[in-house]
Amino acid sequence: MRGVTTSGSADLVILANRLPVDRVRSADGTLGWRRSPGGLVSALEPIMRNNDGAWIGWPGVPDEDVEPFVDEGLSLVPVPMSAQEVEEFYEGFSNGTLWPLYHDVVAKPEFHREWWDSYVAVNERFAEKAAEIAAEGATVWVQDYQMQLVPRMLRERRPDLRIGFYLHIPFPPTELFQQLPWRRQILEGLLGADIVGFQLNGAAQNFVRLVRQRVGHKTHRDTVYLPDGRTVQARAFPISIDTRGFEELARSESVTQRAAQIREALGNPKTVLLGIDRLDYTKGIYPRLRAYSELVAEGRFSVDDAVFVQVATPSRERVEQYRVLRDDIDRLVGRINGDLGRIGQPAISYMHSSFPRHEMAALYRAADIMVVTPYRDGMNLVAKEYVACRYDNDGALVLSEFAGAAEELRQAWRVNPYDINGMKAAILEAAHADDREVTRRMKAMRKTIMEHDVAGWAAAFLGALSEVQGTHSKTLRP
Ligand code: GDG
Repeated sequence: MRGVTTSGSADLVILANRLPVDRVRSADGTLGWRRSPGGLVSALEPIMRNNDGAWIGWPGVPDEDVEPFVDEGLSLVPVPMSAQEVEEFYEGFSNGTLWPLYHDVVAKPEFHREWWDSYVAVNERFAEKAAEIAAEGATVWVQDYQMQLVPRMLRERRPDLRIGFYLHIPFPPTELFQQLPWRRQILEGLLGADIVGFQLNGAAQNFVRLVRQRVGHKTHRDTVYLPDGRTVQARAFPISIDTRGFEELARSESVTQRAAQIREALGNPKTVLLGIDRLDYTKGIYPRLRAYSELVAEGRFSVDDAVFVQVATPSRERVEQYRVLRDDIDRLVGRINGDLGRIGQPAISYMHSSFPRHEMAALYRAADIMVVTPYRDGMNLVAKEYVACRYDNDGALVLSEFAGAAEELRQAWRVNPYDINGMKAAILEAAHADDREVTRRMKAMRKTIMEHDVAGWAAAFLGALSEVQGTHSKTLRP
């Protein structure tokens, strides 16, 4: 098993804003780490073990300088961040500027020069760390929108490395991206990579077009030709989930029992509708609940035989727009339940909390209709997780056409989240569809996600990266 990462020792480096662990204090007061579950870590773990891998990221606590350590066999390399950087780089530029800008300007992005300066400084620190620990000819895979300057900063320091970048969120059309005062620096930052990966083809095309227009490089299809002879590929690698792992969990005795308990606690209604999202303004929670409440108000559903369960996981609570959203949803749910609920029968069962994976699987099992209606979403893993848990080929998925997942999950009931009447019609159609129709659709979607899981995603990206001709690059062991 691998030890603590030292200078120049890692053949594979994963670089992300966060380490895949959270700081926890146990009952006796000692500090430790708890693995934060996620498909990305489990998909990358085997290949990291086989290749002296290391994961660089922020440990999640400000002003704490932690030495590299090993957690359950995974080598972790913490990068510190000050409280001010958390505010300016993370809450500010990453989540107050880039996040809304890259999601169709659903909320208004804010542009502040101090935020940008902090973004540059933090990206430098991460690039510096990767340059320090990567072995000669190593592969470095940079993750997501918080780290877009790292590829170039790293290439300047270490031209021997193979560098990949993957964006988990959408990449906006040129008309929106142009608003960014630092648009050129971001494009040049990304061009430091050999491969820039996106969820969808459309995003890759947006990027290539911008590079041509704004930076002036020659491009052909998915390839950018740089003046120094190097090429950069921009391609789609749609992310997925640990499909089999989810199905296995869903089939377990305890999840099956818990799902039955949940339905019972809800009063054994005929139809359980479910929404699960981080509490984020891109997820379209508001219009979804409105659509449902109108259906109840019009008598299409009655609170005796239908209930909407909405889980909103707390997220980015220090960012102003997220506080406003929370108040808006609280008020909406309160009004709907006040108007339509009866004693012991609320129209919406709303929880602002996060749950263990086991409980998530039980909720997916308990729901007849899963309603996923983001205004814009890179992929949306919740939609795929629901499908993975429906091993009996039952259950209906109502899915926004603006989620990346809609490109693969074509048999879902597709909706435009801006069209409340359209959403109402689709929810009703899903509720009244006959069993054969529901099964036909679910079967097809299950086939898709069985054939494309997160391990396949990681292998496709790293496989493409390994084909890049580097001068000294080492080949990774699968
Ligand atoms: C970004 C992009 C892209 C949620 N609540 C709980 C919980 N979750 C888990 C879900 C799911 C994940 O979090 C959420 O993933 P999504 O894809 O739905 O959305 P984002 O967080 O916005 O993710 C997105 C993704 O990156 C990957 O590239 O698909 O488009 O925005 O796995 O299950 N998990 C647990 N308790 C909760 O309360 N355990």
